[in-house]
Amino acid sequence: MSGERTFALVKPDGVKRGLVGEIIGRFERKGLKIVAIKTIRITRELAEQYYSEHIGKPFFDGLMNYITSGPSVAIILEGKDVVPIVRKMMGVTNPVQADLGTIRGDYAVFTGRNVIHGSDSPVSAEREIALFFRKDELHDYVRADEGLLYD
Ligand code: DAT
Ligand code: MG
Repeated sequence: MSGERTFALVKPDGVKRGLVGEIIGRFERKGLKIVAIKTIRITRELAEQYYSEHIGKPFFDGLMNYITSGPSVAIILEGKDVVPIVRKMMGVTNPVQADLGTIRGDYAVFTGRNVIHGSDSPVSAEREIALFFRKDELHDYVRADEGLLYD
């Protein structure tokens, strides 16, 4: 099985709205492996590193306030092609355009409160995983259904 990994984050609105179980359940049922998971209150300093690509954009201050406004749930998922799979399961950034059946399409109505983050490339995934997790927080194990998920 491929060891490709991605980083996902249930944002503070998702946590406060009680959507953590729903979202994790979708990933589990899809066949993705949870290799790390924790609740974290993102500091302003971490938020600026995490979203450094958006520094200077008009929505940046609002994004900082939103992402630091309460606890988030940070997750590392593993599986073949996990980066594009999680992006597809999230739906596009603006929930108005996100397809029904995606997380944003089903549970959000506004870009500034779009419930979930997922890495947009393997390079971003590696950077984001290193920002949020120590190596000893990742766990290696075999899913009971792994032989059915892959040939
Ligand atoms: P994504 O989260 O789909 O990767 P992104 O990286 O372009 O999207 O933006 C990061 C987050 O910033 C996004 O989830 C919500 C917020 N954001 C992006 N564009 C925005 C906008 N035009 N107005 C308000 N918030 C925005
Ligand atoms: Mg992004």
